[in-house]
Amino acid sequence: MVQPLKGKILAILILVLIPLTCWAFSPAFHGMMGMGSGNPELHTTAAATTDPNGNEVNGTGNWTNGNNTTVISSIEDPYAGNYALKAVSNDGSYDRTEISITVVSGKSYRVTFYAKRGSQGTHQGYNQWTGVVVSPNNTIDSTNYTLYSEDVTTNSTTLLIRIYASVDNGGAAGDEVIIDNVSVKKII
Ligand SMILES: [Ca+2]
Ligand SMILES: [Ca+2]
Repeated sequence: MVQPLKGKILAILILVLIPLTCWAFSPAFHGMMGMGSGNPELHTTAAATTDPNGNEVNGTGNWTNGNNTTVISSIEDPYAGNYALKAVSNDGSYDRTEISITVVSGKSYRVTFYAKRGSQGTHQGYNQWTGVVVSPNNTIDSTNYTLYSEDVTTNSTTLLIRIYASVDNGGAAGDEVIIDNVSVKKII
């Protein structure tokens, strides 16, 4: 026979544990933890810039060239997988690679990527993103891969991410920026 006090404790434990267990299997919990469909990866382009799902191919995917920049998939020094994306400046002035990501306006997103300078240049960086309330503005100033993480609030359904081999007009033809392991996720 269960003692009255032990019975009460047992009843309380059951009352607490059942809802907790249900919640742990719920979409809300999975979304909060970044699991499952609650918080999908939005950089889903099959490209050299592999996303955390490992969706890597030897190609540039939806990454385009801005200002006649040469954008290629490179095997030289990937951060993740076998390829990285390399943008090479044609005239040292505002040359970049960019990608449009479909988002929900008025929400917050976290953009992360690894980037580094290539074999030439001192003017790599990123800014002039559109579809956001305030664009990030940063330099890429190392020849070693560095993790960049930017939280942005959208004001459009299209987030345009720009990463520059020549972030201003002070670069030179042949300047390089290399990026890999790009991720775009809603902050929830
Ligand atoms: Ca890669
Ligand atoms: Ca240019």
